[in-house]
Amino acid sequence: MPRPQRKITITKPTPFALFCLMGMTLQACSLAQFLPQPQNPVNTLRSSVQQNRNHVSTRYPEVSPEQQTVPGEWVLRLKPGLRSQQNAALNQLGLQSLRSIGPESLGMQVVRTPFGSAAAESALQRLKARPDLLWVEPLTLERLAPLQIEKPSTLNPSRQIYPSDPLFAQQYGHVLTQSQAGWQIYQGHPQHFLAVIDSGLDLKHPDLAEKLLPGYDVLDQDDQPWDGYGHGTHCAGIAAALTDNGVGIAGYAPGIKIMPIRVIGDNGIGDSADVAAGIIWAVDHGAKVISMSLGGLMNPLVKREAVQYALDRDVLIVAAMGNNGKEMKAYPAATPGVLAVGASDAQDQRAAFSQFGDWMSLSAPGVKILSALPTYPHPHKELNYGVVSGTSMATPAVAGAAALLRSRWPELTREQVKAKLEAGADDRGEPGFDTFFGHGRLNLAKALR
Ligand SMILES: [Ca+2]
Ligand SMILES: [Ca+2]
Repeated sequence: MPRPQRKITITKPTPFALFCLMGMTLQACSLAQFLPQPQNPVNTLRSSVQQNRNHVSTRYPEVSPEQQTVPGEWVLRLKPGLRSQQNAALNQLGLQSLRSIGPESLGMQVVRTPFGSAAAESALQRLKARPDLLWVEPLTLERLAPLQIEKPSTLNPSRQIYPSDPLFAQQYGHVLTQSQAGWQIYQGHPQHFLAVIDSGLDLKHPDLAEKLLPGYDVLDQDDQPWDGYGHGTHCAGIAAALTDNGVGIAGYAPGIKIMPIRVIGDNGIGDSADVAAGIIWAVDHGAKVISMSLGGLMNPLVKREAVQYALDRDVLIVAAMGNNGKEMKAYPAATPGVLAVGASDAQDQRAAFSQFGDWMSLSAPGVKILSALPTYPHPHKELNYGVVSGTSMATPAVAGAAALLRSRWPELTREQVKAKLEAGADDRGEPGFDTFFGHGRLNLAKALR
């Protein structure tokens, strides 16, 4: 099978975008969008500028729904050694080195076997005979489900004084989790941040832009992790949208910054090597909490190594239980030491789609969750804000809370932070721990006390 080529298409800037670029600064455009229009707080954001991004970016433009691995591509880990010598040895076997995963000292990389099944098999056999090989495995795909997005209501702008975000009244989750009481206790230190590993985010979204630290785009290998799919923007908004800024929604961690890391392409498809690279990049750039609304039923070695890399450095990974409704492990959620989050709804019932099991730590609101979406076209229809369901939406609520706890008590270990969140949860379902709710549904105020 031929290697999938990256698809490049140029999209024309909209007239509004050209207007912004010609005469006004981006700041002025944004200010125009901030003007209060209580009749329709959603549409005021439409037509923002998508700067620096005029192509569709994915490693895998054409894969079938059943496909689990990338044909001809493998991930391996070598014992420590001189990389140039190691790559020369791989080349001699007919293996092409495609990219490193994490620092070269880790010895993990993606390679391609030679064309033709006999040549590929021979190269793999000779690779496995090398004494410096720790492991080799097929490169597996990672997928995000298509987003089922509903429009937010435009009829009921919030009337409360704090926070001033006009869509706050539609964020039922914050009522259940006592977020306002929590924010009276603590809002986070601006030097602390949450890493969000996902499809990137809208770097100019008026409810996110001022919250962003420099991030990383693992696919394009640059510092512009624009979201071409919508999932990452939604998740980041839940965790830490600008709060009390008179625009859109409130996030769980008002005073915490976001480090966006893009590992999933514009079609919702990525691979385990890029996910692993994203985790390692976050750890190496100082993340103490990572939000991962990502996961799959497979647990490839490369992902295990990256998760262990984070756990060994006291980094808390908050990950989604998965959405198939069964008692079935998804990874990294089911990896011991990871904080696994399931979804509950506005009535504090378990979401029927939420996977469950005794590795679950907490549940959080994940049904019909309102959050940010890209202000520019993406594969899903709604712009700016939308309502989506999934354990993906529950995860950033807990990740935002975890980032607040780590900011408030920097001396606590990841295990202590996890235990504090669990102890502060509101018990639901059967008394005490149960496999549908974990230790209970997130309560921000109780966890911060
Ligand atoms: Ca806001
Ligand atoms: Ca319970």
